[in-house]
Amino acid sequence: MKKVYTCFCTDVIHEGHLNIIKNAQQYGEVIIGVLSDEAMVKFNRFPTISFEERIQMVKDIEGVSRVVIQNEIMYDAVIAEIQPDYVIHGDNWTSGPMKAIRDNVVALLKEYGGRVIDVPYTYNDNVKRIDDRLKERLAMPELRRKRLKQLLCLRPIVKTIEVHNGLTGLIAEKTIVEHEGEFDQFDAMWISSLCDSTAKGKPDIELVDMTSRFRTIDDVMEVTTKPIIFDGDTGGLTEHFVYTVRSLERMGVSAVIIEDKTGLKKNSLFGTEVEQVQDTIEHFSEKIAAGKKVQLTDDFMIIARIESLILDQGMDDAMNRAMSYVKAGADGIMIHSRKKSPDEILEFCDRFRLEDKETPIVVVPSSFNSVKESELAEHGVNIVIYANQLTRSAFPAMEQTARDILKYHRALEVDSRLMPIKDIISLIDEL
Ligand code: SPV
Ligand code: MG
Repeated sequence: MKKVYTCFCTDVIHEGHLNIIKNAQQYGEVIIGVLSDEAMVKFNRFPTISFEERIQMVKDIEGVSRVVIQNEIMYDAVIAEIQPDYVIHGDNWTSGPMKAIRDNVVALLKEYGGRVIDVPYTYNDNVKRIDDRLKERLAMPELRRKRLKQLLCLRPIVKTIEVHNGLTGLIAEKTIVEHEGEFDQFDAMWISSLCDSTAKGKPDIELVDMTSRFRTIDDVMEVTTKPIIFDGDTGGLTEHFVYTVRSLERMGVSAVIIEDKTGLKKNSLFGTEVEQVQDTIEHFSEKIAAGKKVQLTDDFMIIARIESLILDQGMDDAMNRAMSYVKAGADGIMIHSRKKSPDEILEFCDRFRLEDKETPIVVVPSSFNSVKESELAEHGVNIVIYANQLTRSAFPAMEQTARDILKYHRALEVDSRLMPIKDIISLIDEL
């Protein structure tokens, strides 16, 4: 009997999947692959049920003869193992980023005379409803909040991008890129104090109040499902910070990062050009401990950000603080630098990892931007935050457009640089 293979990357079996199986049965024995969690979060969205449950769900489908695990998005290993005569898939993979997967399968099958079967993709109101409900589930606070901790176990490095409104949230949510056979997307979102303030035309000095910052979180949450890391600045007074922790946790935010500065906070990238005061280890440790004490779930993380390198206090001071903050209960350490070279960051990570193998390390490579994610991961970094690049790319583009409209007294000259109206409309989901 001929072998027909298909891979499922879903939490729910709907009529579209059953249609694929029905078609597959006409060609031979049906073998289904279930995509691993690691591959699924890289390529698709986060699963809402466990890997074991997904396997069972597929085993329960009538007409399936065998279920195998597919560990990679590309089919090389699974095709080598099964040697199917046919690979069957919905025809939604004939264009867009998924076309690279189809090309990969076509090339692999060609080596021994196998064939790809594309069946018309089922997309109707019922399938859309199921899809929308899955997305809604992922956005629920209980599920979203714990996802950062889950991603820390699944990803070699959690890639995080700055967002400051619904639209930038959608970019973080939906941008997926295929490059040289590898898929990638952002795992998490950073609500930056710098960009949240800048979007409101205000300086980054804890001037935008918490109510307004929470409003930004809400705007982002309404249209996304990915986990959120909140830039909590200094955390403010300890007596206030505990309320912030409660609110963020209730909203479904996954982590807050607070920095060990006190008094009027200025942006770290000013370094020692402006007056900035580092908090004492004792006082900042008390703030961390107070935040941990009021937390209601194990999902939420309080990450301590060390400003010693920013303020030229040296590596020993940074290390000493890191160990103290972990002892006070910090769930992660963010180490910051404004040097062009990543050397001092990598040195800190190496030294910290000699002492502590577990506590996640977070870095923000705005200045030391030549370093690649893989190198950071090799030095024990767990979360990388691209903290301001969306804002910095949007501003010059918008300013140039404003200038050119003034210059030409019409908008024709700028039009070729603009996103087509059709694209911007389709970016936004309608219920
Ligand atoms: C932010 O994005 O607001 C940060 C990171 O705190 S940095 O601007 O690099 O200090
Ligand atoms: Mg900030």
